[in-house]
Amino acid sequence: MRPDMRVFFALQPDPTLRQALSSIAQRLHAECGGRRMRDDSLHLTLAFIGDVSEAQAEHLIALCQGLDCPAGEWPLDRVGYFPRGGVAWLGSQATPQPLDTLHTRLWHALAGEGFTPPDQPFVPHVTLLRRARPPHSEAIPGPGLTWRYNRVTLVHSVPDGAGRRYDTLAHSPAV
Ligand code: 3AM
Repeated sequence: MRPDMRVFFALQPDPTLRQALSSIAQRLHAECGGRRMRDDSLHLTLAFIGDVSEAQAEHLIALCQGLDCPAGEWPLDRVGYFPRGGVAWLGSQATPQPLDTLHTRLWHALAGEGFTPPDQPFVPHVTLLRRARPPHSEAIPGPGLTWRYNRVTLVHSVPDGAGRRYDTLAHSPAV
């Protein structure tokens, strides 16, 4: 039997945004140290699922392929910090309602498949550094960005050397 697969739902940046996120990560790293995320791993987690069987993964692929993800915009206008894990991240002053709604609707669909939504409130963020020192301020080291999205991705988190790499399992239909 194959081992369980660790999966999560995410938004993934297009190549231009990925490059811009990488530049900000580089500048933030100069200030805060820690370990940078691989550029090809930068993402916004919408729903962390954890380990699932291959059969459950097949259900989640079908769920993802049936998801309705209206196109939206997420302004990235602040740096934040989670002391646990020393996570320095990029996010927004205020979560746009459509992004919040996308998160709520995704978890509603997942609850229908027996998955339990998290207790904590949704704080959308892009992890840039782990085990980093706290940033000096919420100001972004560089120009602010806007993330334009139009689909959700189901991601397989695969052990890869000392870290993990993120393989795509499915996308919602692009709008
Ligand atoms: O989106 P970020 O980088 O905050 O830390 C992991 C990453 O978060 C988190 O899920 C995202 C994709 O891997 N993660 C890993 N294990 C987790 C767990 N057991 C977890 N989130 C909640 N519970």
